[in-house]
Amino acid sequence: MRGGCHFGYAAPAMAQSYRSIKRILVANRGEIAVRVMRTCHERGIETVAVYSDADRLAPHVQMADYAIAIGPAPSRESYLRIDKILDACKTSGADAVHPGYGFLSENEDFADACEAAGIIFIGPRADAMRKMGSKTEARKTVTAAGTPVVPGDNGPDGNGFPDVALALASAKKIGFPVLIKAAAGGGGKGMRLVSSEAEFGASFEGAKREAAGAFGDDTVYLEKAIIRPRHIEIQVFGDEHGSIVHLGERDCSIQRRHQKVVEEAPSPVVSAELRAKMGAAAVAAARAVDYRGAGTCEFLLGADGGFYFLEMNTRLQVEHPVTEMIYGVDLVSWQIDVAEGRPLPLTQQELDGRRRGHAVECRVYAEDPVKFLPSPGTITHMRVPDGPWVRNDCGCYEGAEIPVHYDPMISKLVVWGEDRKQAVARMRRALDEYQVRGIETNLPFHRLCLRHPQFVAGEYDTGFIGREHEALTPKASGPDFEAALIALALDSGGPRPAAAASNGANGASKPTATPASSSSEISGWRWGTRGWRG
Ligand code: MV4
Repeated sequence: MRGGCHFGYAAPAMAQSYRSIKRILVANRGEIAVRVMRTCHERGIETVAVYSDADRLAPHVQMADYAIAIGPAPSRESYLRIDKILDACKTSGADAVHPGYGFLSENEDFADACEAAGIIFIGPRADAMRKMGSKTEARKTVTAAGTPVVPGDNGPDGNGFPDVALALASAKKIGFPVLIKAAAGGGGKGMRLVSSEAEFGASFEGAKREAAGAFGDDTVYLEKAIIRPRHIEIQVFGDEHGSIVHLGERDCSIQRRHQKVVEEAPSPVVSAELRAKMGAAAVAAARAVDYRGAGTCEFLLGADGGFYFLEMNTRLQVEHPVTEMIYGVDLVSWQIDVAEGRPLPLTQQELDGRRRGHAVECRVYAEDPVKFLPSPGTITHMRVPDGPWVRNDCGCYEGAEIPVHYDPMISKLVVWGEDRKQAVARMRRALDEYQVRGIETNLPFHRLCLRHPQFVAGEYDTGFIGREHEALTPKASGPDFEAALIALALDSGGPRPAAAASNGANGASKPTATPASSSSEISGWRWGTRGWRG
């Protein structure tokens, strides 16, 4: 299948010119490295893992055909070292690199270095990454392509505001509230909401200082603040034959401190008509930079139905599986197709005709569900959900240690249903099956979120977690709750009382929901443990 004429693809005359990829080095770790390798193996492509000292026993290392150590645990000394990754490519004979997300995935110097070394970078070309990397540059570029951006001002020369006086004059013209944003920004760093003229000066200086510290670039610009927006992003894909398509939206409004927690596709508030409009706007933005491979255009959707381009992410995103689920496609396989020079496997019309059902993703983090602080440590017990239309993209296992050095995400739990109601019910079921002990997780948070009336109704925006913090915080935790659980476990003959006693089960439900039955031993009948699992 590799290299030759590929039955099912168009333009067999071009078959000779496709770049056949035989061995891919995955420059990442955790669930995304595993995810990428799965597709490689399905396609008969060999895989090379790279790993830090903390990841010697990690799943991505065990799954790969070859594995190469690249240094100490801190990512600066391993996963972010371009020289070490390129050396590993040469040593292993890899002909392509998949960067995953994070780490070097949006580093244009890495893309350039790969090309210079004759290694295929599975991602967009460096110049597209560069143009989209600067927010002011991206606003200019997509505006020229007809994509709506938030009303604002990039500054007198289009490259930010040099002084506060000009910025304030512009803010007054835009009208308060305004946001001061960093051109090099993203993720909310260097961003300041200003509600009145009086606060403007201090916020301007504060934003500049924060931007300089975080990005080594203090360029800031202004946008009108959209109140209670939804975060809607459009998945796009381009090939080198001039085709660019979109694969609809994901609603990523359930966030906490710019960290996504729950995502779904389609958005409960996006109509077919709005999807077509936002899809066309995203494709136009991608076309403006001659985009190739997988990309995502982020938009804010206002309460009035207006939508505005925010930025483009030039990588495969964490939440790509919800799109895969409703289109029945493998986006990593598409990335490899494009990297080999093949045309996109499906046209826009074919994609539109394939959409089916609804998908939800919960990011399961090793963190305290009350304080949201990371909870690294060893997973002493883990039972993952399974069954019809449940997918758990996981980078760890029972007995594994969650290192302090990296993102604390344990897995992405993804479900599909015929409609939103079924998908949400299925996710509740899957979350109730999920057990993790030894570390704290945000599973109790997810169980509450998927039962929250506003979430169930699809009525939420980017402020949802902040406003509903109380309703989303598991109350039944701490020493009293754990003592009650232990008492219950001992009394009802429930499984693993010793594990519950030593580690504490961090279930969401009230312990009194499971009646203790002292007669269970006699009759052979007993209550299950559903409803108070960790
Ligand atoms: C905004 C906004 C309202 N109006 N821009 C936050 C991170 C950065 N990527 C963009 N962000 C925002 N930009 C305008 N003109 C509100 C946010 C925002 C937000 C956006 C998406 C998801 C969650 C968010 C949480 C707070 C603020």
